Amino acid sequence: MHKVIFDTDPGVDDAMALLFLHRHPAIELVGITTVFGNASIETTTRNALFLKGAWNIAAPVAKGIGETLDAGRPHVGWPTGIHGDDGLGNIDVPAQIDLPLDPRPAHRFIIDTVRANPGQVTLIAVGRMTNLARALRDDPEIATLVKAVVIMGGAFDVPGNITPAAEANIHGDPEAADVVMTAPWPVTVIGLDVTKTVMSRAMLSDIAERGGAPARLLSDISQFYIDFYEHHVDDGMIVHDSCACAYVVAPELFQTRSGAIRVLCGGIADGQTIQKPDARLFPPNAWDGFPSQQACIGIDAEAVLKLIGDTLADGN
Ligand SMILES: [Ca+2]
Repeated sequence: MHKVIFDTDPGVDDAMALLFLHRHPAIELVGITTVFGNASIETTTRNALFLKGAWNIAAPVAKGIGETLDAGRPHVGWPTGIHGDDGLGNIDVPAQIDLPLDPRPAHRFIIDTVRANPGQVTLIAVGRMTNLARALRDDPEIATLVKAVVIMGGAFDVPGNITPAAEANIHGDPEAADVVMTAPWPVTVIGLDVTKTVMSRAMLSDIAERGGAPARLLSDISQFYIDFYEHHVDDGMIVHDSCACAYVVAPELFQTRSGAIRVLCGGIADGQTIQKPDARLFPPNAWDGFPSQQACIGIDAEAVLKLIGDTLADGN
């Protein structure tokens, strides 16, 4: 079993990833921590509570702090054209959800949970890296106590999606991402190189038919996002965040490259992720002395989609 804290900014593809984690038999979801990105921290936290209630998820929800690690960074608007005004595809999520939040801020929840389960917790982070960086800043020793960190974010050998250089999760808090990538914990980065994986409309409607009410809600949430992607992919939705979750249970479906990873902070390539592959020799540089992390550069997309689809449809 993998004990997982899911750090998320729901978010349509976040919702799919959450249902995947909830339904996969090898995952024990021990916490949901919220971060801003697809919407404000108030909205993503409300959405996490909404999904917890709708899907009867036992794990507590802890709310993150709604500002970047460097509080001086200018705010960039929310991507309402992709995720809707409510962050969940404009399905009319109730304004208030009558469920309690964990009393701790997200980064403190992460520290406490990792310390209570040394060597056992996998952090899956599919929003900005803000909470993970704050947890490291408050308690650097947790880097040695976490089992693994799996991130959806970045773009190595392909262009970004928010600028030609940067992927949105990293671009949203580059200083935090650089802290996370350079810490002495094992990070695997599932970025745009592999998350171009597309679930067709037909596959999603098959999941909705087989997976009961929870899967039907997921399908309803996803329609707005699918309409947005109409001009970017042939048919269906890109399943960014679920790919990171699939990696945790089926790493053999991905190819990785080892090497230190840095994040550019500032300039026209703000938020760009650059890896120095271990196999390449360079004169002394800013990657030296940092741990080798894994960048995903290949995926068996068909097998990953089947894993995601079967997991979402099961367990009702
Ligand atoms: Ca996300």
